[in-house]
Amino acid sequence: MSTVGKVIKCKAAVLWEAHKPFTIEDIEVAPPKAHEVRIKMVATGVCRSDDHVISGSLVTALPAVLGHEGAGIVESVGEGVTCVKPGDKVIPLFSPQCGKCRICKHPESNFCCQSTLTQSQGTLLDGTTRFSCKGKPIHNFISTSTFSQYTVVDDMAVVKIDGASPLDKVCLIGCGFSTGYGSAVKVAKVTPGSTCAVFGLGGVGLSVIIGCKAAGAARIIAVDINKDKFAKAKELGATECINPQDYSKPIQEVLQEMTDGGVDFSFEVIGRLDTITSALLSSHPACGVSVIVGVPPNSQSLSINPMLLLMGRTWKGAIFGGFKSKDSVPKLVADFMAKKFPLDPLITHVLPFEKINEAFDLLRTGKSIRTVLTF
Ligand code: PAD
Ligand code: ZN
Ligand code: ZN
Repeated sequence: MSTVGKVIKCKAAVLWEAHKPFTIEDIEVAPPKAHEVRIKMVATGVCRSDDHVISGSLVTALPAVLGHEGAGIVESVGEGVTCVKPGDKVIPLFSPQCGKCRICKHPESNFCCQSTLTQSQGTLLDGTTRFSCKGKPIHNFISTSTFSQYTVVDDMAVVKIDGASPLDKVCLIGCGFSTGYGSAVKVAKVTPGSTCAVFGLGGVGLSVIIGCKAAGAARIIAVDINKDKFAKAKELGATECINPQDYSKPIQEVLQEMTDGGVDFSFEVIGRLDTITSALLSSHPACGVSVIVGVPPNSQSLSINPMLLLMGRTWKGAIFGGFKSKDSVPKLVADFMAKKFPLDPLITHVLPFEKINEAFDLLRTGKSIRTVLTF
């Protein structure tokens, strides 16, 4: 029986309040309105940014359906949708590309003016949500809300991908892989023969390493306080691995000594102010580029001596690896299908969607890289 135009009753993981586990609820998902797309989710990764909401370091309206690293199949489309049709395999885009705004027309930038990332109202573009539970509206999360059997997204926040692609793997292209890889190849523009330092070896940091290696870096120094992450970092291209806890001096001094004054490219892929500073200081003061990838705690600031930049250093950051999402995601999926980069090493666990709280425990205890939840 067709579900088109009808409310769908299904399961979703609802976060009712911060610092609490998810509860699997029966929710109602209203049909897509004009320029919206309803998607049957097939798989979703678990990213630290979702956990930042639970810990309170990333603020969004609650209760909400979180999740932003998913892949699924279009169930139905609202009026005026031309970019996808029912049955298409798609990836929802937490960093949308409206195609019309100043930034979408800018040759380099990717942070579309329609992005909801820096707002926290938790709705679709029209200011409302299609989710409800027990008669109460449930908020969306950054254009995606993938922790649900069905989700509705704006058509600027979804893209069709190769129909042959394995959704339980390419879901990582929806966030972690693309963010890390793009931070190296597109944001930093790592050069052949260069020296890189990557702080934080989660799914995103390891994807930075994949990008540094693809760009031809000669040395890739991986930095983490969890040494269990080192084997995978080496497998993916790290040439050295260091643990700041093994040294009595600050890790930036260790890196400066190891690299004749500082690395060419450093990446902070944790989301802490102290490591953002360490990464900056470990880049060479005259020629270094330091990229912030980790999402820092809400409303916190750093005080920096401008002299640190005056000698020529570059300090930058980006969302989604600087990629324009609609243009890049299908190409990245095609590159994965052509075996230009791996995703399997990043997926350490696959669990049924209902075990979502277990997946977050694995992330918090440092035991997983990416857990993929399947529906
Ligand atoms: P993760 O938790 O899997 O990895 C973080 C790693 O950092 C772990 O291996 C930790 O052991 C390590 N770590 C923690 N504290 C320290 C420390 N003091 N020194 C050294 N290492 C440490 O996270 P992830 O890979 O999913 O995400 C990493 C960050 O990137 C996180 O802040 C997330 O919110 C952010 C992110 N940003 C974007 C973006 O578009 N900019 C996209 C996706 C994720
Ligand atoms: Zn993410
Ligand atoms: Zn735009």
